[in-house]
Amino acid sequence: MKKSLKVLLILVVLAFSSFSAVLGTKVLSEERITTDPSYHYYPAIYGDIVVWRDNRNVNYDIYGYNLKTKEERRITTDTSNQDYPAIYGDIVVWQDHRNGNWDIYGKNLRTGAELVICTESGDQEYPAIYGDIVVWRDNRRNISNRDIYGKNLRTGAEFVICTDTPANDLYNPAIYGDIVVWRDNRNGISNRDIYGYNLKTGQEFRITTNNSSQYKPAIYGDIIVFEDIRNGNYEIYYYNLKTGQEFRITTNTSAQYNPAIYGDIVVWQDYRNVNVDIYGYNLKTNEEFRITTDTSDQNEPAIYCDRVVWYDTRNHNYDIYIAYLDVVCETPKKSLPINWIMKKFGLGNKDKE
Ligand SMILES: [Ca+2]
Ligand SMILES: [Ca+2]
Ligand SMILES: [Ca+2]
Ligand SMILES: [Ca+2]
Repeated sequence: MKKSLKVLLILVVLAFSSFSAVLGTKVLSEERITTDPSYHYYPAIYGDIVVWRDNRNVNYDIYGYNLKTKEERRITTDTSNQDYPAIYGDIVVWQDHRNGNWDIYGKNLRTGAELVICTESGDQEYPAIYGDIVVWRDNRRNISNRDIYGKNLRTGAEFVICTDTPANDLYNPAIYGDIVVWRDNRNGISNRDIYGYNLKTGQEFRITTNNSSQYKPAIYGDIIVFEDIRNGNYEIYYYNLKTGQEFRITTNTSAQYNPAIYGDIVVWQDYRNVNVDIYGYNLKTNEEFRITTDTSDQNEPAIYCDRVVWYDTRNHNYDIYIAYLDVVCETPKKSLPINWIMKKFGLGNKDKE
């Protein structure tokens, strides 16, 4: 492409970007992913792959769907329960009951190889994954006192992230880069907090200090989002690790739960319309926007780039749906803006990310 044309395209894109910021973030389209009449829950997404927990075989299995090829795929076939999938790159992980208590297993979707990640005694639950690192909640030491453990899939080394005091019970681990976060009871069960751990430095740190309770952290880059009840109902707040500042996102007096984040976009499930909907907030433009309008319930969103997935009750079972937002997402791989411009204007190979 000629240099002058590139410059012109960049100018057009800059004009377009500021124009869409004025108009606000919106949903471009919504699609149904699962059509099977059984129940599909707890979706997770990375790139073109959506995974979820599925009960079509009576026991729970993990299934997946490729947004590009429109193909559905069964990921687990074991007759015990597999639940709470998480995905990063080609690796899907989940909690697995095949040994009579919960363990962590996974699968490499490219090679088809199954990964045995942790089969310790007691329950290993709620895995999260980023790069080679899988983290989970673990009660191997004490049945009523859960800790956070992790494993490096490349080296095979397992490690302790937090065991704290015997009375402390840890929940909802999430990971991005070197930072692991979780919900922590050490300051009392009416003052739960979010804590973090830096895998590189080995240092633990406290994230929330408000004396009401904070729950359900999610993390992307320097931003940690969580549920907060300081105003007497569940709200969504976030904390910026770089600046050390905390911000309130939602102000509606109904409940907001289950935040997820990717780039500048935070999404959650919201009760303001009596039925449950998914809402979003753009951290760059500081605007809130509605993602679902159907009068049934939309629950537990997950987000990757411009794609938001959730489980939906509109067909009288739970189905997985997806909405595409008109946001320009920051992809994990650094690429020149020209690639995005070419894609946006239909130039070059559309399939290349
Ligand atoms: Ca199964
Ligand atoms: Ca176990
Ligand atoms: Ca607190
Ligand atoms: Ca709804």
